[in-house]
Amino acid sequence: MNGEFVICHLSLVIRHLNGSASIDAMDEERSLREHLVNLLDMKGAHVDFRRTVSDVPFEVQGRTVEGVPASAWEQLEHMRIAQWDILEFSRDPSHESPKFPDGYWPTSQQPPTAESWVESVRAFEADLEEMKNLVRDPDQDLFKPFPWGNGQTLLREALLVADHNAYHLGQMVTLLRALGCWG
Ligand code: NI
Repeated sequence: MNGEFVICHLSLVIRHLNGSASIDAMDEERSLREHLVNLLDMKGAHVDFRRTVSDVPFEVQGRTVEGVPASAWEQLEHMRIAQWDILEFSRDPSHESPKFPDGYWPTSQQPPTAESWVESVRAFEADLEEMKNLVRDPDQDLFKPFPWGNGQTLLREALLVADHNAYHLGQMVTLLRALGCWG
């Protein structure tokens, strides 16, 4: 028998006996959770959320330009509502989602008051923290389908939030640039 094979195989057996194979799996899972939290943070490859939504003047929040279908206020509220819905769906079996699609958008292109923007940003950030906490929690299974819904997992929902937020944040940046409010 090939000597190298014996040594290699032996080391595998020893690893298995030590239980280090399962420790590796735990490390991998921890690493995946960290990657997801970073992705949800919207840092790295893209501009971050905080920078984009800071200092958008009230008179700009409700404006739009040709080619961008929604105002910054509509984008922000849509991101907040969708994220809130996905968060609650991920942790509450009795959660009822808004009516699609209208329930996922604000009723007006303009924010109702001068405080609306900051309130929406605050609620968005609080929900995002909750989503990150769910993903970080080792007691929350990333891969097992929820007992409710139709096969969704926490991993899928976390990716969905990150993807949806990145898409609309990109739209908001394009819009703010076109409105001369970026830079
Ligand atoms: Ni959307």
